Amino acid sequence: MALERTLSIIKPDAVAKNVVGEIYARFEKAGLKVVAAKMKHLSRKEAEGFYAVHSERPFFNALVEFMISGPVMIQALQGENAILKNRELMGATNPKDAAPGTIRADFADSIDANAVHGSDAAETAAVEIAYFFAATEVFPR
Ligand code: IDP
Repeated sequence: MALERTLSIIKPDAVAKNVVGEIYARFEKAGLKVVAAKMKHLSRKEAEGFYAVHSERPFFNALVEFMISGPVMIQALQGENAILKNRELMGATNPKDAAPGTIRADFADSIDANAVHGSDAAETAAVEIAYFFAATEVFPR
């Protein structure tokens, strides 16, 4: 077991559905602690930079448009195996494939509007947390 941090984003669709608290409760019940948080309406540049790894993919423009369509809730989560644990809570990228009881199964409407983002590896988690939070904005506990 390893104490990890991961970057989570509650996407515009889930913020609009008013389920931020329900999603936070799932993190907390799973033993993940919110150690940094901010609500933000991403600029196009910020969304493009965050998803730069997908810039050549056919869905890139739609993804960026969606991510700037409304405010998002961004948090760093800390806990044992936080990266995998958060991915398990999220469920599969396409909500049609997401296991019952996962965030995407319960709150996502489509592969485009799929409620949450979560880092997929330790290296990306560190980069993604630093993309949104200064070191002084993270509160390990
Ligand atoms: P993840 O969010 O489950 O880690 P990624 O493969 O990293 O999935 O893709 C990032 C985001 O891009 C997804 O959450 C989804 O919103 C969008 N996306 C991924 N694949 C597709 C696709 O085939 N069509 C449309 N959107 C996609």
